[in-house]
Amino acid sequence: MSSYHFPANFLWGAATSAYQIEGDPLADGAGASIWHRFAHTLGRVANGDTGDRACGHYRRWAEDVALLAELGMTAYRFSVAWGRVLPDGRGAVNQRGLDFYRRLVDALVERGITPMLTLYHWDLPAALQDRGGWRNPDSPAWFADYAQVLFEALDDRVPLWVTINEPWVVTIPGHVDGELAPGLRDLGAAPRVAHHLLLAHLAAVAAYRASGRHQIGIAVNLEPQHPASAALADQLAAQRRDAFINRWFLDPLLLGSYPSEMAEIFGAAWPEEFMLNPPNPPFSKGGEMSLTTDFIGVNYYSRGLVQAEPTVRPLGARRVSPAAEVPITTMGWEVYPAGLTATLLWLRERYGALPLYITENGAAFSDPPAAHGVIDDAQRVDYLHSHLHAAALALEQGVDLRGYFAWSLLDNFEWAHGYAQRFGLVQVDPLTLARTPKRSASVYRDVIRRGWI
Ligand code: IFM
Repeated sequence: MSSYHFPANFLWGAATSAYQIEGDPLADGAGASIWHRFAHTLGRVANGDTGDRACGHYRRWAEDVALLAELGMTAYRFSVAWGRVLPDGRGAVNQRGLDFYRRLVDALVERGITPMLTLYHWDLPAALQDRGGWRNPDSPAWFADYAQVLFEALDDRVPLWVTINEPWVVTIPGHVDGELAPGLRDLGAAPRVAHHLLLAHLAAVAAYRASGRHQIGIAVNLEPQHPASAALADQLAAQRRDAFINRWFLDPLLLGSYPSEMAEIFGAAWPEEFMLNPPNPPFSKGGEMSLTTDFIGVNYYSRGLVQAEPTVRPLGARRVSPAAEVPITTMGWEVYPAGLTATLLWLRERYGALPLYITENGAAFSDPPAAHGVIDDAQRVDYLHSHLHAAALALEQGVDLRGYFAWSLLDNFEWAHGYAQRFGLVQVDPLTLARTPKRSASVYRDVIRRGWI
């Protein structure tokens, strides 16, 4: 591909989430989240790490906004900690918590940086978990009420809203594998947790339609699923995993029903009423997608190489490592930029020409120490370049892609991996919390400045 010029209004940003960067999770009257609890439970997070300190963004937010501006970013995706705003998850608003986000948004807008606000990036108030969390049929209403507080406070300055980040991750690693908060192993709960997350998205969108003036969408983790071998069992496994990860949430939102494979995957645990078409309550039917979402946020990291494995519940399949010579990140994820182009084209092909944002894309590597003041994270530079090219290829083919958010602005708390996995364009010193942009940050700034790749 020769050079590609991105559209003039293309948004260039970086993404973060509250628990991963803020620190001080209980400050100023905030209520504890399920992540606070989980991280403080022995053995749940590598090295006993917690988000108590994280990147100290709760105190250093102004410095971080200045950093975004220095790096030339035109947009910033962050999340709100529900429990800072509503310490019990419902009821009384904690003004000091809300004010933190007001100040952040004001500072972004002042610098000409477009805020994209995620309402839920995994940190459910612990008080709501005590009521069953996402298993409770009231959870969509809790979420919509919380969302309404934010809409009223910030919609005049926030033009892009994301309801839920990666509902699949909330459902499976959170409620089935027990790897992420709330750390449950309850296979039978998963279909309803997922359903409630979808209803929560819809309830927030409905509230937004009544009062909001901008755009609201959802961010999903997507990855092409390829069979690990030519064996029929692996091919079928890849198809199941495609339904499980890529279509479980998008099909009901944009096509009106769950993928047919879901009943096969969950067997008796799949509720009978979900097999109705449309399920109850109704999702969109073709052509009405604008009712259910204004855009899709794509979180893309890698592809899945899938092998049939009957003992793995519920899928009967697992993801396997690529061949030894293939580049991988320290998360063990294959570097596979072609999958980003394929994902963007697939979205248009399956769901129609709706606006898309790459809401997350990035890689963890073990960066070399600074030499002559420069952290030369060459692998991340390559990853960034190749994925921006991949995005450009989709744009060239007419995909309505409106922005790119690198994951992540800062090295941060990578959930159950603690601080061991580093995704940042900017290094954060674990002792002093000093920020040092890596070479990838300056390469990104150069791309933003010239507008082509
Ligand atoms: O750090 C996470 C983020 O919170 C959600 N998407 C994937 C990232 C990397 O694992």
